[in-house]
Amino acid sequence: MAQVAQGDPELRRVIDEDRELDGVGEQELLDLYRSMVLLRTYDERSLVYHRQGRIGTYAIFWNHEAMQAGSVYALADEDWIFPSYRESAIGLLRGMPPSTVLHWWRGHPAGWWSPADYNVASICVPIGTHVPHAAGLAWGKKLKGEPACAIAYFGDGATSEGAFHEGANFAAVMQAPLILFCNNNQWAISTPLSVQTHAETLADKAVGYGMPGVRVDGGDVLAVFEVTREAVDRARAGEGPTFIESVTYRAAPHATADDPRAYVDLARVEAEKKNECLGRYERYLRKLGLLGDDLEAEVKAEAAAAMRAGIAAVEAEPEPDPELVFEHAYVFPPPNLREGWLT
Ligand SMILES: Cc1ncc(C[n+]2csc(CCOP(=O)(O)OP(=O)(O)O)c2C)c(N)n1
Ligand SMILES: [Mg+2]
Repeated sequence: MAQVAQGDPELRRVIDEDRELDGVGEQELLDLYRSMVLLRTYDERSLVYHRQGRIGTYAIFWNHEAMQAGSVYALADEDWIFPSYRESAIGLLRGMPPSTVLHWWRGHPAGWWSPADYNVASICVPIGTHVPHAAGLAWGKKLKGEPACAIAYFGDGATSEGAFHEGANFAAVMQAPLILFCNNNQWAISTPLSVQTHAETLADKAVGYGMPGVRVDGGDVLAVFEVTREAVDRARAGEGPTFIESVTYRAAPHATADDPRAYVDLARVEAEKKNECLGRYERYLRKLGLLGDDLEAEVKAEAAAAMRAGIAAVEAEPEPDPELVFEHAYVFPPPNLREGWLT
């Protein structure tokens, strides 16, 4: 019988427990803060940019920043990130310019990057299909004897997909160095968690694959960092994959095309907003005496300037040639395309 670590039934927490983490001093705490502010700024500016009609549908990740910043901070640069649309801007944490991600949301070819430049795979829109890709890459690293691992981000809804099962099972059987990072925001568009699964927790699913499953407070950036660091250590030690269920609550619409007032509990959303992850971390840093008004203003101004530069770069980019859509699709374009579209 497979030996599996007991899943944590309770959520792992650090901020509310006032615990200190090994190796996390003032510098690290403020690095995490800068990352969260950068992501928050990207997200809020993108929403405005969308409202101005300058990008198409946008998947908001407001209140998911702690999960993204905390987990990436536990990785080394050689580790690979497989984002879903909810983590579209996670490349910023690896030095990707905001303009690249903005281009992606505009459907502009300048929004494509070479994954090997940042060790960040392309943003996955089909639910869960990147989980087997991440498992394969992680297994490849193991076969080559390289120390790198991979992390795949996906939502609660993705755990009902076949691709999730295939990737998780494969990674466990091959003992691939993979972190399965599930952002459980309790909604898959309008489908609530209660009808997504009959399992008591999503982390329970890990037992069936023979891998450890942990639950963490997804609004606590330090707790997310801690559980991801443990999973990375296990992966590097040859102990295979870990499933992380990071529990939060979606405090924004699914995407700009969604109106959640039709199905969501608005009082719950308001309560979640009061305890959103960035404000919570700011209060913690202030209590430690590490954050004051000046530093907060400086960090936010830096992030705003990065976004302004990104938007200016995007606006300066020439429109792409529409024929690019067909360039790699046909050797011999059909006659209607030749007549109507292509010159
Ligand atoms: C294979 C596939 N089926 C359906 C969809 C349509 N779809 C887009 S988002 C979404 C909900 C996903 O929910 P979840 O996995 O919880 O992720 P979240 O959006 O909450 O981050 C669905 C069903 C899709 N993109 N891909
Ligand atoms: Mg979800």
